[in-house]
Amino acid sequence: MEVCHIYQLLCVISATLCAIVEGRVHGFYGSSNLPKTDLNDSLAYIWPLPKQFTHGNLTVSISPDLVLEVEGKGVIRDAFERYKKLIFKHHAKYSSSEVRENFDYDVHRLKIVVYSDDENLQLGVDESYSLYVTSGQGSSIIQEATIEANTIYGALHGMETFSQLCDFNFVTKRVELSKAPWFIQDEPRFAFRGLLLDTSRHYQPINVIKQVIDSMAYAKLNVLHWHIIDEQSFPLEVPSLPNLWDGSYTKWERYTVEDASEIVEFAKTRGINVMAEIDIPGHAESWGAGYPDLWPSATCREPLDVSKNFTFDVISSILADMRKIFPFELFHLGGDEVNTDCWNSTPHVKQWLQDHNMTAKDAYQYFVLRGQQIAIAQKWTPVNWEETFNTFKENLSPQTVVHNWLGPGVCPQAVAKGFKCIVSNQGVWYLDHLDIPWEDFYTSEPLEGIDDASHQKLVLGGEVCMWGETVDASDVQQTIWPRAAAASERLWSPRDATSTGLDTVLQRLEYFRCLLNQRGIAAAPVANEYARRPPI
Ligand code: CP6
Repeated sequence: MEVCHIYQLLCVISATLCAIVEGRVHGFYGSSNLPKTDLNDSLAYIWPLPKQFTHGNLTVSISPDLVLEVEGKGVIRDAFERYKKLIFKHHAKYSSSEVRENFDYDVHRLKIVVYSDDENLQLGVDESYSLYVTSGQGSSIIQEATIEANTIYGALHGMETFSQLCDFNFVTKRVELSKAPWFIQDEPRFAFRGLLLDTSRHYQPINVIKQVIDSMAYAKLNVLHWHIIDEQSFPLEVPSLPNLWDGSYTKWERYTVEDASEIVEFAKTRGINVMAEIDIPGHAESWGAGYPDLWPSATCREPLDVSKNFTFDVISSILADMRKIFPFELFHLGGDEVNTDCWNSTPHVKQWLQDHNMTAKDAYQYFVLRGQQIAIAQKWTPVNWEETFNTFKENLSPQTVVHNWLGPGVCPQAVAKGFKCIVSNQGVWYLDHLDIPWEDFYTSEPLEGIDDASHQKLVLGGEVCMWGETVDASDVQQTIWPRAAAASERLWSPRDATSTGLDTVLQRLEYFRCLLNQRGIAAAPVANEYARRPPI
C-alpha cells in the first residue's frame, strides 16, 4: 500500500523518477519462475520481437481477478480465458483469498478494442496491434493494459505479447509485469509464416495437432501446412470416394470430415489458417489402396495414372470435398519428386503418350496443369513444390505460388517471372534434419538475393517443415521446438532486428523455450541449460 502512495506522488513529478524509485524499492526485475539469474536487463523477453517498442522500468502487479473489457467478440473472450490460465499458472497454489485481500494490485483490467467486425481469416489479413501498459485516464499510476487492433487476429497476437510480459514472482507471490510503461506497435514482416505437419508417414492424433497449433500461436506462426496424405497412408475421409481412406494405416488412424473441420476451426480461433495438400502425381501410392485403377499397374503405383480421366475425376472429387473443410484460399498440389520412368514401361500409358504425342515429361506437365485447373475452378490459389516451376516455368498458371525446398535461389527466379513464392530451403528450414542448428534457422533470410521491391512483395513468407518419417506423437513437439521459433522471429520481426549478434538472441530464445515448457509444450533445450547459470 505504502509503495503505491510513493508511486503516485512521484509519478506526478516524473515517470522516470518513479521508475528509479521502483527499482530501489523492489530491487529486482523480471523475477519469476523462469530462470532469472541470466535475465539480461537490457533485453525485452518477447518472442518474436515486436516491430517497435519502448518501455520504462516499473514493476507492476496484475490482479488475479483481471477483467477483460471488450465488445462482443467470442473469440477474444475465449482467448482471454486461455491466457489467464497461462498467466496465473501458479495462482491456485499461491494466491488464497487471504493473499488477494492483502494485496492491492496495480492492473485490474485488460481493455481490448477491435476496430473491424470482419472475422474472415485469409492471407494478408491485418495482424497488427498496439499494446500499452500505462496509466489509465486521469491517474498517474499504471493501472491499465490496452490492446488496439484492426482485427481479432491482431488482438490475439496482442494478448500473446501481453502474456509474455507477465511473470510470477515467487517472493511477492504475485504475477508481475516488469519494465512498464510499455508502448508496443507490432505487425508481421511476412504474411505467410508456416509450419508443415506430415500426418501420412506417421499418424498424428487430433489432440497432438491441436497442441501444435497452440504452440504455433505462441510463436505467432499463422499457417499450418497440413501434408495430410502421401504415398505411405491416406488417413482422410473423402465422403464422395469412401474407399480412399482404406489407405490409412489402421481404421483408427484416420481423420473424419468432422475431425478435420474441428482442426480448422480450432486453428482459426488462434489466428491460424490451414493449408491442405494433396501431393500429385507422385507421393500418391496410398490412393490406390481403395481405388487400384489409379495405379498405372500393380508394379507401377506412382505417379498416378495420367492416361485415365478417372484419375482427374478422383482429384476433382477430393478437392470438392476438401473445399467444404478448408476455407483458406491457398491449396497445395505438391508436384515434387516425380519419377515418370514407369509411365514409359506401362503399355497402356505408353500407348496413350504416343497417341497424344507426349513425352513422359510433357505428361508430367499436363498432369500438374490439369490439377491446377481443377483447383482454380474451385476458387483455390494453387501452390506447387518448386520442381514444377523448375521444369515448366511460365507454363504454370500465373496464379501459382512456388514453394521452394531444394535449395536457395529458386524464389529469386520465380518472383522475377512474376510468381509468388514461399521459402522452405531444406538446408536451413527442415526440422527433420536434426543436425541443422537453431542459428541456421534464425539467420536464413527469405529475401536473400531479391533486391527489387516489387519482386520482394511476391515473397509471401516462409515455412519450416516437419516431415513425418522419423517423428510421431511421442517426439514431434521437441523436434519442432525451439528451432521453429528461430524461423518465426525471422518471419515476423523487422529484418534489422534479426540481423544482430546471436548471443542476445540465444538468451531470448532460451527464455521462450522455457516459456513453452511452462505451458506444457515439450520444446527441446536450445543448448546446455547448466551452461547459462552461474556456478552454484
Ligand atoms: N515428402 C514429400 C518428403 C519430402 C518432400 N516431399 C522430402 C524430401 C527431401 C527431404 C525431406 C523431405 N519427405 N512429399 C520434398 C518436398 Cl531431405
